Amino acid sequence: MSDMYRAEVPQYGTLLALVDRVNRETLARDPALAARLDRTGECARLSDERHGAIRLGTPQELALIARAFAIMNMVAVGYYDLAAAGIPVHSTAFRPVDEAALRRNPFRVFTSLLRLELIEDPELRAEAAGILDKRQIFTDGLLLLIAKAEREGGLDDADATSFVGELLETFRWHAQATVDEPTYGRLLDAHRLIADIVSFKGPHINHLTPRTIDIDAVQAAMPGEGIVPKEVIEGPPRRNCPVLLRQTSFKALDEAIAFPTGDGGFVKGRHTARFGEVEQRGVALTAKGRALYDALLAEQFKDAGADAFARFPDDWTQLRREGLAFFRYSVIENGDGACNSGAVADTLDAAIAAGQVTADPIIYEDFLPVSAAGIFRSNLGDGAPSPYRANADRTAFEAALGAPVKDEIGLYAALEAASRDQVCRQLGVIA
Ligand code: OOG
Ligand code: NI
Repeated sequence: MSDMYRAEVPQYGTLLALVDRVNRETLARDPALAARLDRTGECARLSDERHGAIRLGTPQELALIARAFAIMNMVAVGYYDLAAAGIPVHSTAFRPVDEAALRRNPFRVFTSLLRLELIEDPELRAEAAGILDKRQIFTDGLLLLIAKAEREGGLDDADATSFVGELLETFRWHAQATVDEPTYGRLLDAHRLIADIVSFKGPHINHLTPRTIDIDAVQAAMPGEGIVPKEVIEGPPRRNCPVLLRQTSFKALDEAIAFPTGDGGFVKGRHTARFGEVEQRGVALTAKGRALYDALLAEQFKDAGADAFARFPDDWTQLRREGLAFFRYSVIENGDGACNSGAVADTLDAAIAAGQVTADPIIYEDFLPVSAAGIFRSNLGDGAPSPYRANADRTAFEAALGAPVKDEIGLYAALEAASRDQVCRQLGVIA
């Protein structure tokens, strides 16, 4: 998918090269960080893509894509209501959830579903529904392979390779719209995003996002590479102890497309939808930490000049002691590689203080609705849209999905608890 997207959107290749350069320069400046990433095996895949995004048109498409992702052990985590920010979709992220899979490849797909019921004009709503009902976003080959994987509990190597090739087709860009120019115009007038979702053959990947270890440097260097970044980095400000997720993107490109004229011919048009993004992740926050983050974000929003986030503790020990963030506990190995056993202390805290146990931040693997709305907005090229007068509809989303989305905070809490229990058993201390 990375190769395909680079070929489709050359500026994305420029962004990847920039991110790789910034990451290498950052590592050269910070040997301690380099050593840590080396230890955790992160260096090899440092600048690789960490997420991408697609936008689906119907509940049936969501159900189908969920089955395809399930074959790769990617499940829907989190529910994001974007209607509150004036964007007529709700979303989830398909991602691996177990530790080994995350360590190997934490790639996620931010997946949005159009909320047709938010199109005000009933005629246009019906027309859009009719167009979407007629399309099939999966190849026949993919449908067969999904059925086979479900029947047999997986795919052999050859089938797995075919599966990846067939699924890639779903994400490919089609410069030919499936609707005529007047229809596209009406959809565009309803919302730019609606035109992007309804007018094409399938849910083209609309961005990919490599990981950077210095997002401020990438943001600052974009213009020098001929890339126009969005105005601000989304998420928390730069800190000593990074929390959650910071992200920025380059503005969607103006691309040539063609509309069918109905008599076998085509007319030329333009469309903006596809862009590139970068992300930098920090520690996952507990419900308490997240509530504080959301409150400070709201405060910052009201008064852009304020430094609301200064009130969010920026010290690992404090974040842990105050129960604001999640940590993975482990017993520090002796110099000879053997694990310590037998406690020098009788509580976990004392064992940490004595240097027998480390508490490493658990990385946030999910997304932030306010940030996501900022990314959407900067790439839709219109002014601040007014919020839809509609509530989140998680029930409808989960009905389409065929299962509840997983609760991200619960996943982090379980990881932390498992590591804590393991350490306590190993050392015979109490938590
Ligand atoms: C998704 C925008 C949200 C993120 O990283 O928060 C997103 C889209 O534009 O389809 O990708
Ligand atoms: Ni994104």
